[in-house]
Amino acid sequence: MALQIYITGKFYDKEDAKISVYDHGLLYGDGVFEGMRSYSGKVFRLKEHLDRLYESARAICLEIPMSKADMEKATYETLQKNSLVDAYIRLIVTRGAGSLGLDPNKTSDPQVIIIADSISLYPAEFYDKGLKIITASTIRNHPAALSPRIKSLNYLNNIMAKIEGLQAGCIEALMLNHKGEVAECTGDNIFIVKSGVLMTPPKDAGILEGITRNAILDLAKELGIIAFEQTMTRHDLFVADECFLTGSAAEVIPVVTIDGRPVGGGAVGPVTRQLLDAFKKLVHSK
Ligand code: PXG
Repeated sequence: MALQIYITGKFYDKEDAKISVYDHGLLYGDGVFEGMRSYSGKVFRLKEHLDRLYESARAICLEIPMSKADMEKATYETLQKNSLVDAYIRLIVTRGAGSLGLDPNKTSDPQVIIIADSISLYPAEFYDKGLKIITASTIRNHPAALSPRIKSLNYLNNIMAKIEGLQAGCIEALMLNHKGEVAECTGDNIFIVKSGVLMTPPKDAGILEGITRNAILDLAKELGIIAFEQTMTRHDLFVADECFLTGSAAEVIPVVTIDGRPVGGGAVGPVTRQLLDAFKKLVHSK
C-alpha cells in the first residue's frame, strides 16, 4: 500500500497528497514545522515538539486549526496507518491558500500535514568515526529579523550554509550568529567538552532550542557530568577536547574536524561516547 499522508483531517496516498500552489507555505515559506522521531511506536518527547510547534505558530500569528490533543491523536493515527514504529515524522502547518500577495489575511484554511516515513540516517560510519564540519560564512537569522526560535518553513539561510558545507565536502556546517558567536549547525545543535565539562551555546545565542539538546543536558545531569550553557566563539571550538551535534534526525553525532583542524585528538572522545550510549538507551527505554 502507498504511504498514507495526513492532510487536514484526511489521509491520501503519497502520490495524491497535494496542496494548492496558492498556499502561502509554498509562495512565501509562511508556515511552521516539526521534525520528530518515534522509537518502538512512541514519539520521543512529543509534548515538547507540540509545544514548540504551537509556539512557533503563535510567534507568526498563525492559528493551528486543531488542538494539541487532536494533533497528538493524528500523529499516532498516521504512524498506525503506515504500520510504522521506528519512524521520522514531519508535522507541517501552512498559512493556507490565498490570493497572491503577502497579506496573511488573504488566506484561509491553514493546512496541517503529517508525514511519517522511514528514517534516513547519516551513514553509520559518521557515528563511529565522526563528522568533519566547516564554518559557513552565512550567519544564522538575526533575531531581530526572524527569531531563530521559530521553526518556520523559511530555512533558506540554513540551506545556504548547508550548500557551503556540501561544497567543502562536509554534510553539516557551523553557523555563527550576528555577533560572531557560535550558534548551531544547519539542522543540529552543537556541544563541546573541555576538561570534562560539557558546554552548549545559550538560547539567546540565536539558536533553535533543540529538544535533543535539552535531552542531552538532562542526561548529563543524571550522569554527573558538569554541563552548562556558555557563549562561545570559534576559539572555544578549536581548543575543545570533544565536539558533537544533536538533533531529532541526527540524534547524537560526533565531530572530529572543524575547519580542517582536529578536535582534541581527532577521534571520538569518551564523554561524547558516554552521552551517545546514554541517549540510545533513553530513546529505546519504555
Ligand atoms: N537547530 C536547527 C536549526 C534545527 O532545524 C535542531 C537545531 C535540532 O533540534 P531538535 O529539536 O530536533 O533536537 C534543528 C532541528 C530535517 C530535520 O528534516 C530538521 C531538524 C530536525 C529533524 C529533521 O531537515 N531540525
